[in-house]
Amino acid sequence: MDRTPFYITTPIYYVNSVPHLGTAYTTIAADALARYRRMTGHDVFFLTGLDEHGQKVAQAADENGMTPQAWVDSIAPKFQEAWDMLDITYDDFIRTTEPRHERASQKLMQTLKDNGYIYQGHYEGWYCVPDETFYTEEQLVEGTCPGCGRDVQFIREDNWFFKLSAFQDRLLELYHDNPTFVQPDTRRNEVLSFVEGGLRDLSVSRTTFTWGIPLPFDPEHVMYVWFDALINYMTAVGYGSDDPADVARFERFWPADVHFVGKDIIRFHCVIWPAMLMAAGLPVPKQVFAHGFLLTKGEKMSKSKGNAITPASLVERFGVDAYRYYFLRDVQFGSDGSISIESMVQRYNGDLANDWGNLCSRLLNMTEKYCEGVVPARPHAADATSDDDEVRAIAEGLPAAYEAAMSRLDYVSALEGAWSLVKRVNRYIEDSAPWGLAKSEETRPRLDAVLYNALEAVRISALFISPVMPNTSADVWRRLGVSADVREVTDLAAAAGWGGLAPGSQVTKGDALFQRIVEE
Ligand code: ME8
Repeated sequence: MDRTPFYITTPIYYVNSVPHLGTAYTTIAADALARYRRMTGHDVFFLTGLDEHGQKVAQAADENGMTPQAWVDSIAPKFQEAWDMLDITYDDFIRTTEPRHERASQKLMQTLKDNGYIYQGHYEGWYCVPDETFYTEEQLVEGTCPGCGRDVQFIREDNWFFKLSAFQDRLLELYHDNPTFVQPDTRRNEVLSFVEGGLRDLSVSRTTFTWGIPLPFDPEHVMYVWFDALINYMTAVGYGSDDPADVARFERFWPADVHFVGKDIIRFHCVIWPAMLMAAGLPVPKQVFAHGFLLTKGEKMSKSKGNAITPASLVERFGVDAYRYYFLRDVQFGSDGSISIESMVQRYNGDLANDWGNLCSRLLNMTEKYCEGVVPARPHAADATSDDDEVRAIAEGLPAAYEAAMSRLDYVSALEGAWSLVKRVNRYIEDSAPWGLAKSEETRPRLDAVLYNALEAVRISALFISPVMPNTSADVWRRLGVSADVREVTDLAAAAGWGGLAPGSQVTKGDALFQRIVEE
């Protein structure tokens, strides 16, 4: 059976510093979607990587007394290590200094030139190196960058320009015809009003520094770093290569299904990028989804502001799965959200240790105690009580509810859906009191039915929790004696079918999934 392709990307991160909570946030969200789409049978291609050119990276190299290439080579493994630590299942890790990317960027630039959208001009204006963005005098706020508030530098150069202004109508048509091209709606409105205000042509080359990709038709100029960076999304699926396998891959995966970005970079992704593709006669991505900022004490968390906690320190304290869970559960994806150790401890103790971990331990314990650790027989549907039916109905409603949430990248709702089952089963156990049923042979059949239903609901909960917390879910399936690995499910509908848990399987209790954290 040919699986439907599904192409997901994260931004490619600047290698001016090491990965932090912000870059990890985007990457975890993209990973959860990649895992979920694999479960729904898609042929997923999940791309992440690094933006290695530009003045900001060259400056970081200089400050560290290294050549830019040596510097980027030294930082790249730190990103890969961080993503491995966070169990990110990327399919490709692109670095813009790779030959395949130089080839692709030059091909696109040449195509735009051939199509009449690149011309020579003179640039005079301001440039923010940390944001790698051009600004006009009027855009500055008290002489500083309107984006990040830092100092800007004046540049005066003969550059090559991209006729961005020619695409205003076509872009507006795109947003109109495809209302979910930019999501969420607040970002769509922002992009709409920006484009409605008129577009200026964009300077796309630089001559005053050399750390970039030379223009194919004027090698004294290097490409503006954002211009080369955006092209990475096509490079990785084969653009620019004549190899038939690459050509076929590009046909299969382009256009991308979703570009994950932070709200700071929507103009590049929702305005410049589709215009570049239109100019080249190529299809535009299906969606750009912009999430908000993680804030600490009300301020944007960033490395340069020095308020960054490292992902590794949190993983050490809470574990990988709880880390992934916290950021996707506590912050509505698409909005800004405050994060703190206190709220992380709260989520951990409440949702993970109490609701989910306790449910698993209690149930496995009782199965060991009352059923010799063996999953009891499937109860007859005819004997089901209204409580049994309710638990089953929630489980059977999960696939549709989860799909609806995930197709909007609403991780909070998706997780709440899974938790509605977890919480209902906790109450089911309280109400049915297996410890009472175990006291007499007469109530033995009811005890078996209750334990089967609860174990089955736990198996199904673990399935839906797995895109966010793959390791604990795999562990729960192992403890339930399920022979398959939950991380390898490719037919979610079948796997989620009620009654899938095999009677007679041997369960194992194991240690607590989440040890309660006592705050110091
Ligand atoms: O912009 N909260 O790279 P970058 C949430 N190279 N997300 C945050 C964040 C925060 N406090 N801080 C950073 C670039 N991010 C370009 C991208 S793509 C063709 C080129 C995340 O290293 C967020 O996703 O500055 C943001 O868009 C990204 O990191 C910026 O990473």
